[in-house]
Amino acid sequence: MQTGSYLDGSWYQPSSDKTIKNLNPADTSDVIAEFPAATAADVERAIKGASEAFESWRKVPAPERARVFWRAAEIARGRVDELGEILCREEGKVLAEAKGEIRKGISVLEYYAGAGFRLEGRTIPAEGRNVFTYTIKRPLGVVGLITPWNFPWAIPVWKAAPALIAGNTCVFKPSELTPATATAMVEIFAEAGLPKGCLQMLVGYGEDVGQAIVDHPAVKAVSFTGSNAVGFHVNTCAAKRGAKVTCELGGKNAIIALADADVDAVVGAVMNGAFGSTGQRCTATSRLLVHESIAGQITERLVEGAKALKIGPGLDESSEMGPVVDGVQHKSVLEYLELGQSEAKCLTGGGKPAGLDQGYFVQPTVFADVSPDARIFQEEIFGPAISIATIKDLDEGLRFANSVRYGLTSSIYTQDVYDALRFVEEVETGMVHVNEPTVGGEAQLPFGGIKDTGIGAKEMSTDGIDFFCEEKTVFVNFDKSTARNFNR
Ligand code: TXE
Repeated sequence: MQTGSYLDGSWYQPSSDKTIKNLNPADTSDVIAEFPAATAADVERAIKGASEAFESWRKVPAPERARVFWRAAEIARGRVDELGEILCREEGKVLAEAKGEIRKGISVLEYYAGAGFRLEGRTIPAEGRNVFTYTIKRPLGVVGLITPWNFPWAIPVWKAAPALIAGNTCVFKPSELTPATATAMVEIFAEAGLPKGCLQMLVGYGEDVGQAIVDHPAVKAVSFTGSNAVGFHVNTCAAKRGAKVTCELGGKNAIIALADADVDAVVGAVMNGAFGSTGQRCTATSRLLVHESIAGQITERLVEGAKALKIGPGLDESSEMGPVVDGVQHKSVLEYLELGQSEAKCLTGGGKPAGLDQGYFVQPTVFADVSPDARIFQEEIFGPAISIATIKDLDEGLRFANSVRYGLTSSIYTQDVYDALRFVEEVETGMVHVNEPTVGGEAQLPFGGIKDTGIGAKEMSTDGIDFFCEEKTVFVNFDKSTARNFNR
């Protein structure tokens, strides 16, 4: 299939001595594509095309721009199965999850199509008489989108859609590990009628293409999702030259289960949150803080559940958990699983499953008696592992939950409205759930974290659009007979 860079309305072959080899993580002998990596020099060309496209795209009425997104949503809806397979083959998550991600991205397209009809400013009363004061939103210009591999469709869609609907043009660098899904997105936008140059895609390495986007003076804003190390660096580089930045980074999300929690619901939420997408969601549940009175039964059921999970290639519909994305993640997750065995009690898992050496598989792993000081309690593993600690009460649960550097999402399971609302108030995360899993986001709801997880604006919802706009405050005097009072 066609993968690689896309500039000014056509597929583009960079001249580069570096190549990108797109592999199936469930079977590394399956080479999906191999093509030359884009370079920093290509960024210059991409930005030039995007700057030219901006001059006409920004003038297209927003409701007209919206129709591109409707068409894109329709095209994607007709290709859910195929897109799910592409995603599954290069990223590894199981087919049902991959198709779920495609559908989520379609909802995002629908939401931003609607938003094109509502790019509202604000009307605010002036202090002076006969002065009409209001605000309008205007696009920034060329913006940079840098995305990871774990949601190779949803994250690019939720960055590109608000940027484009607001009238910006984009230079987009997907993860080098998942270029095929990114290619499909660009193809769909082109088929939906997005003019050439509005969405320039360069598939290259972060230190070359990503860095050049972040440093380029013509790039007015950078929207990044990825690791903390790179995100903090991106923020520093972009902020130094005055560009807007939003970064969505790591997570170490906790569920607190109090003594009155619905045990079945907790088990279901942890199974889904910890092992779904092989633990590679930023919203994954990686810590369970469970009241000592129910810890035994919940732990036992999680161990049974983890042991029963069918691990295998995502394309095999009977598989319940696929591989991690590549050799680097595989090594890193396995190292954490080994570390966990010295820091806590490993009740199941802890290494590679037998008989699956053709891909980057790991076992779903349950660690119990985890101390809040342990590295497996504090650091993002980004693999299928749950660290369980027991708590005496909500105060202790909150103390443990808030002890980490991250603050993306969290959840509490309880029947007690007082405890639930105190948790909502005191937990240090950007998203909070009550009696629901930690995972998930919806197009119309702000998505993002606090503490070291989030830098800058939240994504999706109207916040997603506001990030890609500047707001002008307008003062119009409509009284011909009076001189304007400038001393207001
Ligand atoms: O991320 P990177 P990686 C976390 C998770 C994971 C770890 C490493 O813990 O184990 O990060 O993942 C581009 N300038 N998350 O190595 O390196 C890079 O090419 C500009 C959590 O994949 O941060 C890719 O497109 N860009 C997270 C993107 O940054 C640069 C999702 C992310 O890559 C760059 C992913 C540079 N100097 C990882 N260097 C989540 N919260 O969901 C790299 N890139």
